Amino acid sequence: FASSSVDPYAGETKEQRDERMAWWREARFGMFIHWGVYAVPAGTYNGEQIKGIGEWIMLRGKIPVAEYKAYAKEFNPVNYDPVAWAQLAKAAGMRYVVITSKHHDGFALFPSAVSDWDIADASPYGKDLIGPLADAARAEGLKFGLYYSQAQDWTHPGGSFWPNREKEGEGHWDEGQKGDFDSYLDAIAVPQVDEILSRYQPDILWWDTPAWMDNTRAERLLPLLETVPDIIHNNRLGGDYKGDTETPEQHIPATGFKDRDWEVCMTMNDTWGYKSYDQNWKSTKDLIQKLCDIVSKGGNFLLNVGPTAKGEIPLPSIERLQAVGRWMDVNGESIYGTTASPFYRLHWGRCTKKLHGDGATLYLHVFDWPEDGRLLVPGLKNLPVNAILLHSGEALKADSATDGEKSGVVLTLPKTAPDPYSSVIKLEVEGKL
Ligand code: JFZ
Repeated sequence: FASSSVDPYAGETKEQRDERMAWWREARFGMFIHWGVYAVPAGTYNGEQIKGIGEWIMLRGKIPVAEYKAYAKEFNPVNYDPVAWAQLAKAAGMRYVVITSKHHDGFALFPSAVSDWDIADASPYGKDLIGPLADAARAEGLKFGLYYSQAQDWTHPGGSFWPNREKEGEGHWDEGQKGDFDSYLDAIAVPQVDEILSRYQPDILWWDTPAWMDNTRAERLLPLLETVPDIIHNNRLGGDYKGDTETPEQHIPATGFKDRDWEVCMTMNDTWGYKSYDQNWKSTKDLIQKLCDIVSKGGNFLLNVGPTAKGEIPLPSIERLQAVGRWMDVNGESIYGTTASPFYRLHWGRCTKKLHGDGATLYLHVFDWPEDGRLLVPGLKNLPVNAILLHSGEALKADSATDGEKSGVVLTLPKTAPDPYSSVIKLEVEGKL
């Protein structure tokens, strides 16, 4: 764990942390954006489709540094429209955006004074990509975060990489990659983290490093966070560094994390960075049910888009985000500011809750609508004082009942589910759950 002398939040009280995390816990849903030079090869190198996630093509395809850098000349996002991106995130019901400012290939999407491997010097586009999105997101009332790959940097001597490759004899394509890590931190990571914090004042800093690394010199990087009071940052500084949030990736934990904030980051297909082929798109139904599942366990959902080298978000991503947004327009109150379900397991769906003074509001997300029109909420002791279909306000009959050995409340529902993905029932219950 980073020593408290460097962790700006080491002495934070629970109340202070609750206040700092409040907007994030309310938000529940954000847009992740993986964008960079890797969108140019888009999964194909020398005519060969390179397996795996698109933003790793340089390592997986063992592309020599000079050859990879040449792609930047084709990274010219003339169709980039940050306002449209921010509006798409908002329309989807997302409350924050996190974009890669620098991924493992070391390419900075912002003009950097310490590197010419950046949008200003290496790409014909030549202008900052990060600032306009920060402004557009904030203009839409969204919070803005930056992902920064502080340890892996595959084009800089000393920038770390996945060492297993070296052990497996796959080694590095460029002998220069054996410089010392601290020289890389001095030259690139420390000054660039300072640049992005000072210039963009992000609400989130999304560190990224492989789990195997020690805490990637937390003492060098953490003090920089003082530049942005109340910034939220994750647990990916390496080693056992905790940060503010756990970051389960591409999977939903069976249960939430006790006394920790956590966020599932996930792709809509099988790659973070854009690839031009075989995307295995998840369905809208799957994405909405994943959102309900994650939030019912007390977590946030950071859902990724991978824009093209021209600056376009792929149409399948747009279609899914617009469909999720239509669902959120009707059912968002069952997601925003809710906390984990009080029930152990519901075989027909999920539940989120909002506690208040003398009771709670429960939101039932029904994935499998009962054919017989009877829905048992096992373990709910008190009859709800109010039960409605959220989308229409239609009142529902509630009775105490036992169903086999399970006791609880049975709701009488209309024959057809109001929503094909997840139909929401709102219950007002009094007393302790
Ligand atoms: C990392 C990146 O390598 C990847 O490209 C993407 O940006 C993702 C969101 O984050 O992926 C990881 C990072 C850490 C682990 C696994 C994948 N880990 O610690 O097991």
